[in-house]
Amino acid sequence: AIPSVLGALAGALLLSVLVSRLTTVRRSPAPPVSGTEEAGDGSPAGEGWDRRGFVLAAASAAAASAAVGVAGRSLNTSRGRDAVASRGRVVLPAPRSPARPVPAGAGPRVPGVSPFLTPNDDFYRVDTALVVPKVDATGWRLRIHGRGVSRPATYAFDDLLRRELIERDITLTCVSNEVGGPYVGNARWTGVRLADLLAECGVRPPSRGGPGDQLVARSVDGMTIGSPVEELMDGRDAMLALGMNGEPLPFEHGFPARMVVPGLYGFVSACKWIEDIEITTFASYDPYWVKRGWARRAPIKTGSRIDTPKPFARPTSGTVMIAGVAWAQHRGIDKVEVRVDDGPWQMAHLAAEDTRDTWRQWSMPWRATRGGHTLTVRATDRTGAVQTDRRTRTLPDGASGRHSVVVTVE
Ligand SMILES: Nc1nc2c(c(=O)[nH]1)N[C@H]1C(S)=C(S)[C@@H](COP(=O)(O)O)O[C@H]1N2
Ligand SMILES: [Mo]
Repeated sequence: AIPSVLGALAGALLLSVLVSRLTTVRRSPAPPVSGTEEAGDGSPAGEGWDRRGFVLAAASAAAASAAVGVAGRSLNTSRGRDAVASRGRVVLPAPRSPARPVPAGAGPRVPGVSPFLTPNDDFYRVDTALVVPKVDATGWRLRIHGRGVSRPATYAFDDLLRRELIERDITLTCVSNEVGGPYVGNARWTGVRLADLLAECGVRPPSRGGPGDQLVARSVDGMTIGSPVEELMDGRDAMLALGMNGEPLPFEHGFPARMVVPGLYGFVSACKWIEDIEITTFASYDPYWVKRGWARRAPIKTGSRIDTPKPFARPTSGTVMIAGVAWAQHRGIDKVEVRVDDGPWQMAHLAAEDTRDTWRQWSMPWRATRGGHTLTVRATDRTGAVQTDRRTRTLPDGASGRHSVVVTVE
């Protein structure tokens, strides 16, 4: 908001200065018949609105603001130049532990359904950054310290690149995603297993006597994100990611490094532009979003979305493919069902599972009959829990409820 507010204030100030030049002339109640421009009620010539003066003032204001804009932009570019160069030099080594190939049947090839792997440019972005941080990897360091960290350490980017890397497909979800919303994406991440880094620094999870139960990650832009140490070290593929879909992290997604944790919403796990990891406790520190009323702990809720048909679509009667995605990271999706209007729940075809940390695509052919219809989806995760139809808001720990789409078949 700050740039917009400053801009609006500057604009208002300029406008009032310019307008004050206009209003010092008092016009006569009736238009003059003599046709002279200077006609007024007797104000001395040269005072008030002099058209040339006004145009000059306005034009120089426009020129000045354009110059400031150009200067600001070039300042911004030069600030990021070293960072861009450092990203350009990164060569991601082959991971020691590659992701298994995406199963052939993971994509149902239904037009309109989200692709199994979300391209970086289409990947949703949620953060508080007014300006995307452009970090120069050369000078970047990650520090690990805090309670129970018997061997605090600082890592440079190259230290991390030289370690054993893992590569995993993990679906990320934002707690602020409404039912049916767009803030979910699946990428192939490359990085360092976080549990290894933590163990190297002497960190033990609470279940093995560690004194800290919360890991607080800090980013270069001051964001703080708290994750449960227990889950980070319970064997899941929690990682410090350096690569996304085969390239260094895009700046928007956290270059040079970010956290990615299967099964936890981004605001309690996925710190971008990370530079500091502190082991502390949930009792002693509330990170950024928790201070604002969001939950301390937030596992991702089982969810599903209809990607096609789109809301208010007008398909023609006959066979219409209903398709979308369903996710229950780190539990896995076992079943997706679709209901037309108030009919019975019908089993959708589930595309092959990549891992339980990724979403699954699903589809169901529907013999569509003329008229308005409501399509509803629900997923069942591997714990057997059926996605609830109880609607909740996103605050404090994620929306629940089932996604419905209304269509008119013609
Ligand atoms: N530094 C920083 N990291 C952050 C955030 C942020 O605002 N600042 N937002 C978090 C939230 S709420 C989510 S959902 C994920 C989104 O990651 P993405 O933008 O790469 O999709 O980043 C997380 N990491
Ligand atoms: Mo989020």
